[in-house]
Amino acid sequence: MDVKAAVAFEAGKPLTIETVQLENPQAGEVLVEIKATGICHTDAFTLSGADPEGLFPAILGHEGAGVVVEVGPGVTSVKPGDHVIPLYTPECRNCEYCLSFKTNLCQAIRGTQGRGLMPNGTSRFSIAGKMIHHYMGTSTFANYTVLPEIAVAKIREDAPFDKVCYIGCGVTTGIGAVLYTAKVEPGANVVVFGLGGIGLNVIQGARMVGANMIVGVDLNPQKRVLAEKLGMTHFVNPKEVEGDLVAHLVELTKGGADYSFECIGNVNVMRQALECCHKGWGVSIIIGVAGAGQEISTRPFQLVTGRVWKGSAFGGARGRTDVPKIVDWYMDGKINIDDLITNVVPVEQINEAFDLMHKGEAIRTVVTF
Ligand code: NAD
Ligand code: AHE
Ligand code: ZN
Repeated sequence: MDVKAAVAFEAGKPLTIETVQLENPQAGEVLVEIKATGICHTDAFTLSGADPEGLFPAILGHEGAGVVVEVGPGVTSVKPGDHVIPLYTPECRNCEYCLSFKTNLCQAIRGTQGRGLMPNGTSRFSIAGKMIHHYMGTSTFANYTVLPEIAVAKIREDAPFDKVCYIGCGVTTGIGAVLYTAKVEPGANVVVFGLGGIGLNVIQGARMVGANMIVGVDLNPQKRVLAEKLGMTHFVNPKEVEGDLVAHLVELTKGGADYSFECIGNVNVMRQALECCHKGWGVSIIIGVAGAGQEISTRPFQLVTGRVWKGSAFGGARGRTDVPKIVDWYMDGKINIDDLITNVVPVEQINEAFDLMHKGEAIRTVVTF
């Protein structure tokens, strides 16, 4: 079938709206009509050329919601008409990783996913016979996409697509990092670096679990109002701190953060996030994605003296199990998504949506088809 997609032909170039040919779903795959998709900083990261796994041409996008239109042979867990959220972290419930219950990083299809292909090693997308890569196994910047069955979470039908698409990455990543990765306890002091689409969800996760101090750190003072609405108790702008930022944060939290979260992708900030943690027990969670070739460093003494460095992908959430619950939290008014979706644009304006992100003028822009 012909579908409408925003195609990334080359790193660093704007996306172009194209008519793309999409093949039928094969065994174990489903065809989904994407109704809405958010734009995450990771899409911009890959488009910039900084992603070691970035492939071109590709259809980017990994924060979508839509409806199953057709299923391939052997698909049993969803049927046409089901509402779903695509999962860039699938949940096969059968691989060593899923069965370990120690991680959400299902590896059943990770190899082909990283090569921009469906699990059988081919792409369903092409233009005039030339192959177009899938991206993160999801490719939600298209009005129809094909996904492996294990990479869709079935959700309730009354949930609005243009809001719950954000649960496909940002909401789950931020709230999940607090609940599932860090397991922040009531009364903890939390420091969040970067108050964008991810960091604001870390803040609302910290508020949900009853954290004590929730300190937000961002260079952009315009992020303050929304962060406070979501639960931030203290705002720190590094540009306004006299002297060392880490020392300032340790003093503010009376000894250091019990938990810190890096939600930017800046390796220097990752070090600050670790080092502002409390001696003896502070845990720092890296969420931000850093570019090819970048590395983190600290004095090993920081770890010897009890600080812990961890990372979190998709908030540690098991997609098919946890995403429908997070949709319920939104529908029950337990989490705020509406205020974080600052812009909604038709797919024809998708490049303007990337510009808004780069200028720091949007938290999340949702693209509709
Ligand atoms: P965003 O652009 O919406 O937010 C980034 C925020 O960081 C902005 O508010 C910006 O002002 C602030 N910032 C930038 N440099 C700063 C600095 N030096 N000090 C303090 N604040 C600074 O991005 P986002 O969509 O929230 O994504 C954040 C990061 O998380 C990206 O690296 C993205 O790729 C990554 N990410 C990771 C996962 C995961 O599963 N690990 C999932 C989604 C996104
Ligand atoms: N491809 C990059 C890494 C990108 C990355 O870390 N992706 C996160 C999700 S970001 C969503 O916005 C993730 O889930 N990582 C786990 C995984 O298996 O990809 C690189 O550096 O090669
Ligand atoms: Zn994302």
